[in-house]
Amino acid sequence: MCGAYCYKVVKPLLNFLELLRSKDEQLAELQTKISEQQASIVSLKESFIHTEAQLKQQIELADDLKKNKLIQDELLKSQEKKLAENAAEISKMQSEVKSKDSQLNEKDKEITHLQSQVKDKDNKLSLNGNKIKECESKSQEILKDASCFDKATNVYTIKVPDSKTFSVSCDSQLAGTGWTVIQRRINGSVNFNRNWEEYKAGFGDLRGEFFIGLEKLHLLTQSQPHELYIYLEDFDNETRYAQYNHFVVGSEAESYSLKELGEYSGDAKDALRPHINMKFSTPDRDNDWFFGSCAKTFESGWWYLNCYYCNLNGPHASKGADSPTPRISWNKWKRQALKSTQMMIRPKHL
Ligand SMILES: [Ca+2]
Repeated sequence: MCGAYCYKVVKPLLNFLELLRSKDEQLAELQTKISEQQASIVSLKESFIHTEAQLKQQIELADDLKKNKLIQDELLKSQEKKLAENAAEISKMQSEVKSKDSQLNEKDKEITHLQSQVKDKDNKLSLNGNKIKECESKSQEILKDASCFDKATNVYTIKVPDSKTFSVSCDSQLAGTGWTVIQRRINGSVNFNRNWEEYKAGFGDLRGEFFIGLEKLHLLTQSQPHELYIYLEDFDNETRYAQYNHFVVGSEAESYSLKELGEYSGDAKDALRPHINMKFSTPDRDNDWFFGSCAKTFESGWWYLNCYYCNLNGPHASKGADSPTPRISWNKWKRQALKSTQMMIRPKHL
């Protein structure tokens, strides 16, 4: 009905509508795109936040690591310091050990030196010991030579140290071996009524009756310890003995006193003990306790007191002679005269 006119009006409208529709489409498209981009932005934002959080975490981690490193550095430093200190300590100790070692070496040397000194001393001691042994055996020999040791019954020359040689009668039969006879009575063949000088020097016959002499008796008994043996025999040939494990006669300055008398043993009874410490008396020298002279009265030299319990130097009387007859007597056995006596001494330690 409007034909061309309408066409002319409607056509641009239509076109415009078309354009509008197209623009709408474009707009919708754009809006979709915007929506998409907005979503994308949101997503990016989220992603950014996430990344930022991660970054923050990593920064924190890095900070932590830094702190740890610092701590470790500190630790390392302190350990290094400790190591250095320990090294110094070790080096100090090593030098101490070294010094101890050298001290030990010194001590070792000292010990070796001392050991050799000890060895030297030992050698010297053993040498001295040998010398002492030699001296002892020599002195033993000298003492043997000064006695009847190991000598058979006979007359021998002996040598007491610091004295001239002299002859003695040795007896190895009556009471064992090695006795030196100092007095013997048998038969009255020798006179025993003698003065001081004669008793001092000795008298008689060494193979018969005799007295050895006080000076020799002193020399012998003071040179080494002696024991004493006294043999007694009466006129019926009965015998007794008295033994003393020690016997010393003093010097002339001590008037040849009976200075020491040891323990008694035997079967004659101990008649000599009362005479201990008595000086020797002779008819010309009165050292007794008697108001007169025992030696004059009983005609012999002896260790008289007031006057005697035994007197082996008295005159050789006859059988049965009794007090007051001067006689050979050992009153603790019998008061009658004895026929025979023998006094002997022997070194105790040979
Ligand atoms: Ca007198």
